[in-house]
Amino acid sequence: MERISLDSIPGLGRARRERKATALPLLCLLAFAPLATAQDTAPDERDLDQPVMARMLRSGDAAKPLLSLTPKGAQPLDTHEAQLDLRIVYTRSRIWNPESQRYDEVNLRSYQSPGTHPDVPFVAPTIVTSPGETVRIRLDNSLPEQKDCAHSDINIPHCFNSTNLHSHGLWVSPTGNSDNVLLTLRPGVKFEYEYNLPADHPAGTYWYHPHLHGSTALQVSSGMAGALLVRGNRLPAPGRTGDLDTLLREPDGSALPERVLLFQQVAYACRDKATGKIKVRKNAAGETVAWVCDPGDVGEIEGYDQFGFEPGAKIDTWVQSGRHTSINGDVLPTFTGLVAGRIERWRLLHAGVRDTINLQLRELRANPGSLEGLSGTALDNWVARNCTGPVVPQFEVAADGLSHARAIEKAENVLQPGYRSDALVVFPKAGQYCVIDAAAPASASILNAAEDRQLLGVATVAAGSGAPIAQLRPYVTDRLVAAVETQMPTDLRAGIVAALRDGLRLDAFVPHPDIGDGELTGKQDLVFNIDGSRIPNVYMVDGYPYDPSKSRDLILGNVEEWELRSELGGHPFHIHVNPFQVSRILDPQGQDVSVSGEKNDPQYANTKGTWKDTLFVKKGYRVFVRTRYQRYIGEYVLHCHILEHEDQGMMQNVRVLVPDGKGGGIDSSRHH
Ligand SMILES: [Cu+2]
Repeated sequence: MERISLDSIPGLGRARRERKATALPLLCLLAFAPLATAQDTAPDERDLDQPVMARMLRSGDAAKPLLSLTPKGAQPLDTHEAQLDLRIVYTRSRIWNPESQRYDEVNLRSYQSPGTHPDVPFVAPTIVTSPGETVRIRLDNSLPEQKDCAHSDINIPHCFNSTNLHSHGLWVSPTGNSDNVLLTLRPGVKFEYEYNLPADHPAGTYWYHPHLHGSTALQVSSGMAGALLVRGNRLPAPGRTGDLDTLLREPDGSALPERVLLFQQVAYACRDKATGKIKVRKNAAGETVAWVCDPGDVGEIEGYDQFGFEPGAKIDTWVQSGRHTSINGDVLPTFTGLVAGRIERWRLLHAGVRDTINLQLRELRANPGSLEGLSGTALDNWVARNCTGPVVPQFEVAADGLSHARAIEKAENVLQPGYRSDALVVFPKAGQYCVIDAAAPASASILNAAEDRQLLGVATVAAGSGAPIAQLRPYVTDRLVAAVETQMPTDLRAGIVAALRDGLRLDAFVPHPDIGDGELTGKQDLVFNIDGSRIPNVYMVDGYPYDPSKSRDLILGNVEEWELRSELGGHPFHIHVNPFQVSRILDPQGQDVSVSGEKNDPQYANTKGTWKDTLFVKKGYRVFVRTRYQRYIGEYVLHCHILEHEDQGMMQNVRVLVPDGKGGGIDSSRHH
């Protein structure tokens, strides 16, 4: 097996800078406003930093990076192990609140690990592993005991201090102490998860988060989520595709600079001590326009009234709250270290709970005026007035960790909860750019209501060595080709270059073979629905709320087409273990929108043929995906990735059974 060496990745694992109270805040950089002096109102420097790298113990030597331990020419079955300690505790810290122009004190459940930055505790460390490695995570649930937290209805959120762990997207066993989300780890319990990544595991962008039915949304929304990167160095070979990591290089052989962008929606609230109600500010019409925390208050996430809809409200609590989607634990960060003309690989990861993010990069107008004190509609207007320059396209090379057969150029990158997108980003010239969550039409978003745009951050791009780039697509193509011509073995070059020149085809790097009609052995149907006539609402898959005693039985080795539908609202469908390939997506008129997308909604454009593990299902659409039940048996889950829907019943158990040799499966739980 031929391998090329992996160098250390620039831009990853950089130590967090000291956050100095004297540093120029973002607002001042933009507006040259005088420095605020009051400690609690002066924003610290909020440069976008990478989440800390997980300090993993490997082969008895934590100091050496993983890949230096891999001997040249090693076979994929060499034993490698990496171990990480992850402790769950309440953590007191603070979060910048653009709405009040203050830091809010918060006390939230969080993952603590060696190296966790005390100022940014609500984002978990980035785990880096490789195919063939065993990842051990020693999870220590140190949350306080909760007495009598069980609920007679398992679809009423409960027991917020119990937990477990999910390795989202990993192609590993769902049982035992592997990716088993049916375990309950009560307070005080330690448990060692063990993910044995097979040697043929695709390299890509995955993530991890808690997944216990009843507390998932509450814990993930507290910031308990981290990136999990699988790095590969396998070159394409006859009969086998290669890792995208071997392609995404500079002509000198170094990997493209990378950025993990982990988006989170930390829905903390401060409550009135007498009534227990969330403190809010209302407008003249009596509608909630923001959640407020008064000086001395401590924001918390302790109830499911912090998710979804207030009874009778038209917009959801996240939008009402005025909270901002954070990136790597920072609200409204400044992206630094960018250089015009330098291609970066952005690993985008939607680790939020429910709101769609339409990521867009646009040049910021000159002299934009101060952002200071702006929030809500005023901030929206600032964005509308100033984030008006040309859009910088994103070239998506993989979704949900799985490489595309062709890079997809996106002016807007629609990320639903659970989605990952690996995108090549290059800024054409020096200047400042807006990183925005663009407005979305009603049908495209989870809220099923038109969403406002939101500023997520500002990117400062330094001048590069070359002239401004007029056309980014040929530029990206030429750079990738140049790297192939200097770095790829000679016998591979011509084929890969020809593919890149043919509309950025990447087919030598797609991990799973296409599923053609002839391979299909059967069909599955799935329907999401919400019964809003009952209080509380009932969240269902196939007509019933989550019932752990029921399961959808599948047979190992079968290859099936699933038809996914939603009768109310849009829901991101996620299934564990085996990913699926998008076959076609029919709109309510029966038109396949998986190639050219739809007017006003780009999210389904070019999804045909792509591999994913999470896919948005719009109401009234028929979404067809194909999947193989391969290698792994056992019971696991599928669910909606709006996590409070999952906690309230929009989940179903799946069992992959060993075939009985007669066309059925052996139900081992009922055989003796
Ligand atoms: Cu849902």
